[in-house]
Amino acid sequence: MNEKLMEIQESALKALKSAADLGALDEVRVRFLGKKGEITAVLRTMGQLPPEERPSFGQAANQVRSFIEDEIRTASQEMERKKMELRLSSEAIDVTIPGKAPEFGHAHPLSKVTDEVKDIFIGMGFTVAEGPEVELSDYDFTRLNIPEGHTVREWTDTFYITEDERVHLRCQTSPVQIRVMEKQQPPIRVISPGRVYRKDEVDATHSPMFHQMEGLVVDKGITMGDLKGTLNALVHKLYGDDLKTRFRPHHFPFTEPSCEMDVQCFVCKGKGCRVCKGEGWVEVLGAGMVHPKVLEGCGIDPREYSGFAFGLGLDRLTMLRYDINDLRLLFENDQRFISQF
Ligand code: 2NM
Repeated sequence: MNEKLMEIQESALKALKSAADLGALDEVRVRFLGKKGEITAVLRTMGQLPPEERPSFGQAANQVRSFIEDEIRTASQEMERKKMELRLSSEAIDVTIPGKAPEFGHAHPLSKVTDEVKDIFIGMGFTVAEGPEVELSDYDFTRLNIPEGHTVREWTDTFYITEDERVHLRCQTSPVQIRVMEKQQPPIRVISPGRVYRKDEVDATHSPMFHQMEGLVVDKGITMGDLKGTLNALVHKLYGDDLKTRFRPHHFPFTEPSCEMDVQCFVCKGKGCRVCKGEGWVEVLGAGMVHPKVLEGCGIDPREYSGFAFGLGLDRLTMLRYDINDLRLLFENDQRFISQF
């Protein structure tokens, strides 16, 4: 073979050996096989050869060209393979590693108790009514027969929204019952669970926001017997059939007569313990026969209809149920507490 061609082949092999990446390989290709490359240059000198040597020289030059082409291709394939190998090993996913178990949440204890009480009443034919938390004082006070000057109307007790005392954060969910009676003639059987607001200092048993559920039944011939039967049914479903209840006289402006209901302590069954503070009884709710003035104010004729109503504190009920001694725990949403229920 022509000496010059041998030289080109050897220096091409050398250049290939030291080419570190695909870019360097391309430089080798341009240098030896390109339009201004060494092979082209050597072919241009062919005219200087005697005509009989030209075909064999041409053939030899083409052999060197395709040899270099093959070497470049082989080197480039090898580089691609190594690159892929590296990528495969660095991006490898071990599908046998155990996964991270998702953490499941659950209902807040207050929601659980609320749902339980709701279900009991729904089972007795009640429907659930809701209303605004920013309420007209007319609905929350006046139409509930709460007179002007009553302590609950004072600025130290109630979160007023307007200076003229016409709008405030509701102190109870009774205005929801007023709204129901206003719209609907008896028979009425509703409960109204929800948030209520009173200006209380925060401590283990007080919060300026708490949760209440009130209930209302209005129909022909409703008596105190219906009140006792319904509320006894609630207690027996919540705490068990064996617990006794007692009704003590009380006063509310919106009911007459009014009472409070106690349940025999479900922990000690009346003997006296920490939960009932030695009393043997736990106070659970207030109730009474809806005042005739309240019925009348809502367009229900008290000579034709009568009704009973009650209100219970859902937070207190939750604390009793789960033996929680601090109300604040229910509202702080600390996972270390919440996750225990
Ligand atoms: C209570 C106690 C007694 C009550 C009365 C009414 C209404 F709107 F019908 F007059 N709703 N809720 C009521 C009665 C609430 O909470 C301790």
